[in-house]
Amino acid sequence: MSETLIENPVRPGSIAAVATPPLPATEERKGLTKKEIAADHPTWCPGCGDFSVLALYFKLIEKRKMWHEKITTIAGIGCSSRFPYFVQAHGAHYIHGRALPFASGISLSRPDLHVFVFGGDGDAFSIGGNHFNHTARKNIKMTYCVMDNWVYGLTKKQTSPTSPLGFKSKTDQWGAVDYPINPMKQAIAAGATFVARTTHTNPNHVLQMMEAAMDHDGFSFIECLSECVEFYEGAFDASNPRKGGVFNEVPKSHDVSDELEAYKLAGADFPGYFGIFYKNNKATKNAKETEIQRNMMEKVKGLKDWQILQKNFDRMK
Ligand SMILES: Cc1ncc(C[n+]2csc(CCOP(=O)(O)OP(=O)(O)O)c2C)c(N)n1
Ligand code: SF4
Ligand SMILES: [Mg+2]
Repeated sequence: MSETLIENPVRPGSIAAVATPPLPATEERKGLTKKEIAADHPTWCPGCGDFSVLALYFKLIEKRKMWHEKITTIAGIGCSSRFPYFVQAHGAHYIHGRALPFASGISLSRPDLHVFVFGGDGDAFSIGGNHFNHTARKNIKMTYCVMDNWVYGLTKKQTSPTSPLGFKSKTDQWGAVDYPINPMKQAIAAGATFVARTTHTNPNHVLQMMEAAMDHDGFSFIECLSECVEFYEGAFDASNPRKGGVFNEVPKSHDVSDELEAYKLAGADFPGYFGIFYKNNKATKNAKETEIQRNMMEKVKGLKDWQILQKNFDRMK
């Protein structure tokens, strides 16, 4: 972790660690190559859509000249959530559905990093559904890329919250009866300030969405269709021109600041649209907390630890 030690302004005489600002790109410090970023050999099934997403994340790192100490990749549990294992940098394969709270802590404490979270539809919208809503509404700066394959892959074919009606799985042998959630509608309604949709079969588009999400100052959400060739083969053929489908980009006339229009776009029947549906520049929780901390530090300037404590006790009398 890259940090600088300074005298703690709140506790004179003690030392505090502050995040070091990103190093400027210099001639001496070259960007990483794919070989330097790639860690373990991915253990996904041959043909799994997740390979493309990983390859494009590597491309993003190369293109944006990020260095190891500035790359943070967080995930929950699932096939897609194995992601951080395959990236040679800081990261965590965390608890199922709990990637976002973990990522929130990193984002709020390390303003010099951009946190990326990857995971599956089950991780995001079943067990992690509550965290998704709250992280979105708090507008915590990070990029969350949900690799949606409409199924639980790791646990070998159970119905997920995005599985379509009628999908036959180990948990719905006669076909799914529960109405699926619409990730785009869910993200917009929850308050995400950047909402985009892409598919692993269109690499240029995935990279474009990742770059735009990374540049957004707030909670950026990408639904990336990523086919599970083992348990839901052909699920997204209708969105792939190479399989006779259509890839419809969000119309150029679409106003990304119009929440209602974004919601309408999200309601289109599959294969729907691809691109940025919604974008809004609300203040982040990161900015608000920084402001609160700055004000508090100003109030206790010059006081010793015990004096700050005493002030608190006095206030409670
Ligand atoms: C607390 C907890 N409950 C259940 C599981 C079992 N489990 C592991 S991954 C998973 C779902 C994976 O589906 P998804 O998030 O869509 O990822 P995919 O494998 O499809 O990429 C489940 C139910 C677990 N690991 N931990
Ligand atoms: S089970 Fe499906 S999601 Fe998991 S690695 Fe294999 S193809 Fe990919
Ligand atoms: Mg899944």
